[in-house]
Amino acid sequence: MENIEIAEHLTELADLLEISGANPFRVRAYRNAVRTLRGLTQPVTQMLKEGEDLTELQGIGDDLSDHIRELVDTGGLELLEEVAREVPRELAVLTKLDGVGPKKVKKLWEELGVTTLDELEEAAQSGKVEALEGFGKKSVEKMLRSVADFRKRQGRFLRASAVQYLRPLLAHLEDTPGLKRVEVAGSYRRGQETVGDIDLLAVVEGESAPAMEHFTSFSRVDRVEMSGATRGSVVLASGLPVDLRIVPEESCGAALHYFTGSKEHNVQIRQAARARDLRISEYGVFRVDPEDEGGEEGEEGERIGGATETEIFESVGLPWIPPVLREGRGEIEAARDGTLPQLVESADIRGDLHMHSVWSDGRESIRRMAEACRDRGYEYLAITDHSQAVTVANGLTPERVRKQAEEVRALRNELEGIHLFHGCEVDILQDGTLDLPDDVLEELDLVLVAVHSHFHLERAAQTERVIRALSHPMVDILVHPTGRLLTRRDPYDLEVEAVLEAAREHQVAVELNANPLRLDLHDRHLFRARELGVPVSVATDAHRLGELEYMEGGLIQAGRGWLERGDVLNTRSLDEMREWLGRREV
Ligand code: DGT
Ligand code: CA
Ligand code: CA
Repeated sequence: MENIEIAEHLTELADLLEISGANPFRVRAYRNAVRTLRGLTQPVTQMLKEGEDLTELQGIGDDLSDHIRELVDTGGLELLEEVAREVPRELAVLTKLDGVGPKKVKKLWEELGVTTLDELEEAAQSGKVEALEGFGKKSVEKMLRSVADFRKRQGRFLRASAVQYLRPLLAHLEDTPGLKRVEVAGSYRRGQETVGDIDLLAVVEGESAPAMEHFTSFSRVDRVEMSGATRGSVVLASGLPVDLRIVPEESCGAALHYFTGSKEHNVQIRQAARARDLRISEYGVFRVDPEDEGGEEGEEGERIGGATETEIFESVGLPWIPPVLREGRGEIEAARDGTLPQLVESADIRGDLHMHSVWSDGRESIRRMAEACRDRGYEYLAITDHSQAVTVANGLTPERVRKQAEEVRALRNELEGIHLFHGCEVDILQDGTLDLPDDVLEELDLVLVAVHSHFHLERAAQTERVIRALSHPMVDILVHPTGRLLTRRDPYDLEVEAVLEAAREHQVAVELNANPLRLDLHDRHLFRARELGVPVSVATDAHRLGELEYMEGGLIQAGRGWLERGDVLNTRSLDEMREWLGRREV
């Protein structure tokens, strides 16, 4: 079982316990454990196998350690079953609605018997919810909108979609009266692949009211949730919520740091500050008198910084930490030790090893794709059309692969300034064998393998299937390894750790598919690939020219996985890439 699944079980347990009115300390203990689990880079399953003591982890005591062991051993949790006999499990889903916490869910369930989104909607429309104590008309309207929004976007927006909604808003904000500066913070700035909302900060000269009014009057605003002197919240027509905070210039760095998060990172920074008798808030860095235990809130000591983010980090003896690393996963220790990763930049990328042409489901000729890659400054590209089993994508039969090879050879001689590799995205069949015969694979420069069918095999079978494919001596890269489609399809049930270990054993690379809907592998697994020394190919899987630009988003995700240049396969020069492709020939 993956850490994230263990975390999900424990979150559900915490939600249900809270709804059932359990002791808040107990609920908080589960939530703390979840935070720890989400931050781990090593699979708990493996830690247990190696006999490690989980209670040495922060926030994990004997009880939680037992629960985790039970989840790993049995795939379930007796306690969760027990609680679920009292409290319907669907209620945990309702707590995810904006403005509806466990307390409200408890009331809705006890008083009205609501257990599902549909029932909640019905009860709200019939006026029953409004009649409940503590629920007023306003909160019911808000609830109904949250239900609609939740359905529309399942709670999250693709970062790439948010970029599109954000761009015109930022253009509009340029005309804000008195504007000195505007910054995007939150999960967006941290480069998270999906975002819950957009957090904006602005510094304005003079009064803030006209600036706030300018913000809420943006033409794409669907509704204004709140509009105060320094804080405004709107929801755009796309359903994307946007918050704006107007902050004083002297606090701008502190606010940017605070609202960039993540929460885990912020908590750790504040702890580091406390150890130095400092207090860091969204307003700045302040000296705390160590004698004056628990001084009044709002009563600040001497201010020693806050105008820039660097001042925040410097105050606790750290260099500035890039936002993509601020997830509370060891970046503070690494910054202290001087071992923060050197993030990969666009200029480091020498080629793109996954894309399609009109030979399968791409829109462009091989030549056009190659020229576009050359225009991006690459030294090489690989054309990797689908193989025959993927009939919906017009996959290549062995004969067509050979015909395509002729075209590639001819083009290679004509093209100047870029090298063209001939590859193929070969389908992994249900039993883990490959969709093209060995003699065809042998003629290719590059063999990608991928799962495109039978997504619902049971975990052991799916894992074995993929590992079998990786053990094939001609395979180079496992592409979009987990098959997830963000906000649409969950990853298939796969033991990624075992797959990564097999990749290491067989000298196969894994892909970070840069398509914004995939971003697969996911950051924690990239981190693990790096630890294991498995090279990562950051590739666009472009089906049209414009999609070659996905590389940028791929590099953001690579940063979130702490990848450095040496970890990324396609930072190699053409000669080095040739050498890698010949790695098994001695
Ligand atoms: P999202 O919007 O769900 O994609 O994720 P974020 O990280 O953008 O979260 P959001 O919008 O709720 O808050 C933005 C940042 O503000 C967050 O990353 C850290 C900071 N923040 C918000 N609430 C708290 C809090 O209760 N404690 C701490 N330490 N920081 C907070
Ligand atoms: Ca946010
Ligand atoms: Ca927010």
